[in-house]
Amino acid sequence: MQSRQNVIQATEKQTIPVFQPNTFAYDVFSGLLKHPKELSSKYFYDTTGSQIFEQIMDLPEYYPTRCEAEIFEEHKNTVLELCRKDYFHIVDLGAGDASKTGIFIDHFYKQHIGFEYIPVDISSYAVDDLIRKLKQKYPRLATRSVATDYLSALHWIHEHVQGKKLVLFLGSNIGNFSIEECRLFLANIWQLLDADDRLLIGFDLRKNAEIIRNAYNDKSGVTAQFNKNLLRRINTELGGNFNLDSFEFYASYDPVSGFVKSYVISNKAQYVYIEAFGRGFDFKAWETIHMENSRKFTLEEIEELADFCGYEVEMNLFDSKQYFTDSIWKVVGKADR
Ligand code: AVJ
Repeated sequence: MQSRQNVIQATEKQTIPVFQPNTFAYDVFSGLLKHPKELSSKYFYDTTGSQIFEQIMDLPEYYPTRCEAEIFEEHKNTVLELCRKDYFHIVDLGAGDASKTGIFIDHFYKQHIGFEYIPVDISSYAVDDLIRKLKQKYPRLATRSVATDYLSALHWIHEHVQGKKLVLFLGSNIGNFSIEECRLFLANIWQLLDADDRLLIGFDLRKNAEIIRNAYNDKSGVTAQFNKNLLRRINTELGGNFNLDSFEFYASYDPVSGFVKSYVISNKAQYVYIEAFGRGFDFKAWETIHMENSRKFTLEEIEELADFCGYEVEMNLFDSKQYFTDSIWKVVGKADR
């Protein structure tokens, strides 16, 4: 458990803990002070959370993973043709277990294409494990790993990776960002790309609203567990006393904005104490905590986003149902090297 390093004695009765910004403790504290309360889905992926996410990817309702794998299988030669002229570096942002990127790696490797694979993941355990497994299967494979958050990783790549890059941001992870975060992130990537590089982004598309809703309201309750795991994480890492049974999971889909929003909702009035903060938080009956956005895009929105952030959509690759697209972007406004 994290200790209470720094505490400001605000009044006799109340203390304000001081934590470094952008840490788990800081973000949990400030999120629970907000009205309405919120927590960030970027903290879903501790060891247990990552395991639950693997279960989600196997759910019959959760179509995105299967769609994207179909796209990779179907279009691996198209992607290869875009890259193969020079030795190139595949930068995989949020690589996880590389189940989809593995389709490219396997194909390129067997064709004796010259490339390096650079997985980026916040979990050093995940990247090390991934590299070890890849090296077993593909002994000649050139790899380097980067275990940090996306923005620090982008800086590292800027410093250390020279030559042609194919940057991957898969799985519609981009759907977790707010509109502003999305633009900032893509503009940051633009900074480190050269004229001939490519960005390949997975976007989950608008479709029948029922299909989308079901993907986040699975019958077996795995997605509910996935969200509540963050409350459990606060209990173990920050000394919280969330009772998981007194919170209910709820996910909505708004077909106008294209946003799936996930919540946990307090099913009674209660007080949750968090030791690391030296204080607790009141919940009214049916008060919500916003947990995650999973945005669904139109092709026009993708086009507009590319344009706004300094890119041009080179092509959109689709699965047979057109549920999902991997959009390949070129950098605009940089001279050829
Ligand atoms: C991994 C962020 C793309 O938002 O669809 C799955 C996470 N949340 N079920 C998504 C998730 C609930 C997933 N991403």
